[in-house]
Amino acid sequence: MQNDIFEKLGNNLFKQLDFKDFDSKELRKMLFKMLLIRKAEEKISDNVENGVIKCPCHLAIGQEAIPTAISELVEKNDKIFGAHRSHGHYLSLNLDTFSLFAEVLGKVDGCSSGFGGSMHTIDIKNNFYGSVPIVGATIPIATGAALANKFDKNGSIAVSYFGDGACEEGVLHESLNLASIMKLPIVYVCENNLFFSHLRIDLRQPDLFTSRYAKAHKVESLVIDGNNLLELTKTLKYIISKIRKDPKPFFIEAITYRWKGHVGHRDDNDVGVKRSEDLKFWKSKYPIKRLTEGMIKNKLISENEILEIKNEINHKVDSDWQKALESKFPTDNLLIEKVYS
Ligand SMILES: Cc1ncc(C[n+]2csc(CCOP(=O)(O)OP(=O)(O)O)c2C)c(N)n1
Ligand SMILES: [Mg+2]
Repeated sequence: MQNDIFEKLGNNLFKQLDFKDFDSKELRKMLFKMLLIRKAEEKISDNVENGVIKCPCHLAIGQEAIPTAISELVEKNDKIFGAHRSHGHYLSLNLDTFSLFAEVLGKVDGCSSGFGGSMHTIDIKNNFYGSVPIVGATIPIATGAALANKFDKNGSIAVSYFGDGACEEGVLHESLNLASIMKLPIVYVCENNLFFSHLRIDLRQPDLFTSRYAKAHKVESLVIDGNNLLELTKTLKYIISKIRKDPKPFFIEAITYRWKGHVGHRDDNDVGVKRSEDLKFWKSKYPIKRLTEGMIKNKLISENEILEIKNEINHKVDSDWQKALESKFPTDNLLIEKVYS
């Protein structure tokens, strides 16, 4: 049981959501996004379990608030980079469950024509410059994109999503150093879900927080409750608007927790990771529950309206899944074309 983690995080985090600066329309849009991401990942989880999906899928159920907040702040030429656990990063920008489902099924209508699978999503039209399986690999690429934006003086930013484990890769430090010294317009978003595969952060690191690495490179940083959608949105709005005017890097460490195990549909208790107590705790703090309960309490939505949104999402997810199942596999010719052209 991670009592120490709960104590350190619980006192400063998990505050009530503050609805003061949000209108009902904006809140419903973000609620829709979080519920869509959740439902899409549940669909993927079920189909990993029943063997229909063959590629490894890293699910981020429980972490929906972070990409939802970021995606609301993205502008025309911004470049967003994911990692291996990026279904939510992708969907937050395009809501396109069909192209994600087709990709994890290896179908030609997938966002990478079915050649990539769950860890190779991309949608440049909607600012998503890709996810890759190699831990930490997108961090220097995102840093380079920020350098290009700085040369272009276009007010655009780059966003680099990565996990607490990626901070243990050297490229994070090289990237932070370059971004700091060159004042690059980039937000490093560390989704600290307290795990690197099956290893908890307190078994790997002398400190729970990764933002200390930013401090070492003189990059401004903040630790934030990654399950509080409204605080994330408000804080990031402020940070990003400052970076657009006055380029410099920022490191935000969003504390969160994934419900599923490292990869696939199981929760990893079956492979000896003792997390059932923690899971119970974090499920009571999950971002969708906190938002819906708060909205109802503040009379910003009714139970019935939430049900209507859920029905609409269920319908979209089911019909996109069916369409993806019916989509074709790519041909051998397309494989050659993609590799050599
Ligand atoms: C360079 C490299 N090392 C190891 C792996 C195997 N691996 C894939 S995901 C992962 C854990 C990453 O943890 P974190 O960065 O915290 O992200 P999370 O899975 O928690 O979202 C590992 C070790 C890899 N893909 N690439
Ligand atoms: Mg992690």
